[in-house]
Amino acid sequence: MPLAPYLSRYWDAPESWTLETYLAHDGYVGLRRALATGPDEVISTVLDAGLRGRGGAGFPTGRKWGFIPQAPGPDAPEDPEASDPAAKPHYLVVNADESEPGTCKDMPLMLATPHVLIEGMVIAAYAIRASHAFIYLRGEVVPVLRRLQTAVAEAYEAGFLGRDILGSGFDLDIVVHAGAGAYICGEETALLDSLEGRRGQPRLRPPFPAVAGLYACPTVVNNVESIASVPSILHHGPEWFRSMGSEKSPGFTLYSLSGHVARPGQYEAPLGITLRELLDHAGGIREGHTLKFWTPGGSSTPILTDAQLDMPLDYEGCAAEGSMLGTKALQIFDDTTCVVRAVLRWSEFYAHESCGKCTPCREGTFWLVQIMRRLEDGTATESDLDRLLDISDNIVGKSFCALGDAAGAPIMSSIALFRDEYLAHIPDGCPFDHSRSTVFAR
Ligand code: L3W
Ligand code: SF4
Repeated sequence: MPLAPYLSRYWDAPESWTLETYLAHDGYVGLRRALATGPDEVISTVLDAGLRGRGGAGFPTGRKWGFIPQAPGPDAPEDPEASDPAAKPHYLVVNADESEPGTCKDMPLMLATPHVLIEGMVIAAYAIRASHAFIYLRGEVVPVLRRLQTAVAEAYEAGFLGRDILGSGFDLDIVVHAGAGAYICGEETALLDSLEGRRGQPRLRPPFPAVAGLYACPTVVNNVESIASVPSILHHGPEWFRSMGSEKSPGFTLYSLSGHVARPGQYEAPLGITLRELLDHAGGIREGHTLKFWTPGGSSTPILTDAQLDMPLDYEGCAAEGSMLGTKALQIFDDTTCVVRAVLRWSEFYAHESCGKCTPCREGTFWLVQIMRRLEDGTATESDLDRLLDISDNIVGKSFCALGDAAGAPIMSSIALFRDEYLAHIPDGCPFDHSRSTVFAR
């Protein structure tokens, strides 16, 4: 299957991030179309295109927008204290807190073409009748923060933001908010708590943000890539978008290849492309080595092997193999990699990032790390493998949010696939020579 560069098609153009370059590449055409139709028609168009959320869960974007209670009328005053959700202000929040291990698509997108995100946000806010929108950005990435701030200022100056956008009567303000760098703030409700100025911890759902989100008002939270895909749908139409990908997972998307590949990077392709095809585009596994295991969507998704090289990389294809498409972060590990060491690194990450709100995750991730470390240093016993599985079983499906499930997924899937390699760590510790590994060399 050939690549389908759309979002990334002019990332290499000189000053791709400026409004001038964006306008030279059909910038803000989709917005003009949207404003000429109407909010409900915009939602139907996105629904017809079948766009699914690119942040990990694949929830239909148009359906999410459709959950926002309809306003009583364009001139009705917004009332944050109203008991009727329809009378409250609506908010759009873009989740730009990209931090899933291996996930690195939203940052390059915002660096290269921030205006496609801004245009998508104006369209989305118009559709859900929001007059305030926020970009919640991972705080450490200062160059992205500056680029977004500059692009937002350019958009105000040119009349794409602010009052009476393009003479339509529609108003929108965008705030770029830098988070403080916690993985859990990528969980949509923890993000909202953080945006409100509190410590970011997940909220109980329901109510979903669509009913009670930011400041308890109806809120749409969408991933950067989801919103950036919207202008092209308005510009070219839903049939064009559906002409790519599969029936239930239409369109194009960014796959991030990292690890032991000859040419790591972003590969934009129709959904449903396989890893074998993507590796052909990326020059294959690094010379002289073979594929050992990989993740389809970051470390939160169960790991796979070469048995899934021809699995369609869409939501249904991954689910059929017991994994998840997730964020499409394809981390590739070759035959030099110790699977126990890789899983230990991920376990340390989840234990560090656990927000501590619920016991299964807070305690369980701590114990997973202790046992994985015993395997590495040669003090584990065979019963520790059962203990790892037992603890994982007590975390997955029993934690308050998806972080707990994510912590258990790599442990359970790697023991199922590489039990012998785990056993080879008993009793003398890791048999691998890590000095040969580019992943773990210290
Ligand atoms: C209204 C209903 N809204 C669902 C909305 C919900 C949310 C969306 C999907 O996790 C996964 C996770 C990570 N009324 C609704 C409704 N919604 N039912 O739909 O919800 P959900 O709970 O299925 O998913 P989620 O909590 O958004 C996302 C996995 O992705 N992941 C990691 C992601 C990390 C990043 C990053 O670093 N950028 O995204 C990777 O695989 O583990 O399973 O909006 O409100 N009845
Ligand atoms: Fe916090 Fe982990 Fe519980 Fe999620 S699963 S609420 S991150 S302790």
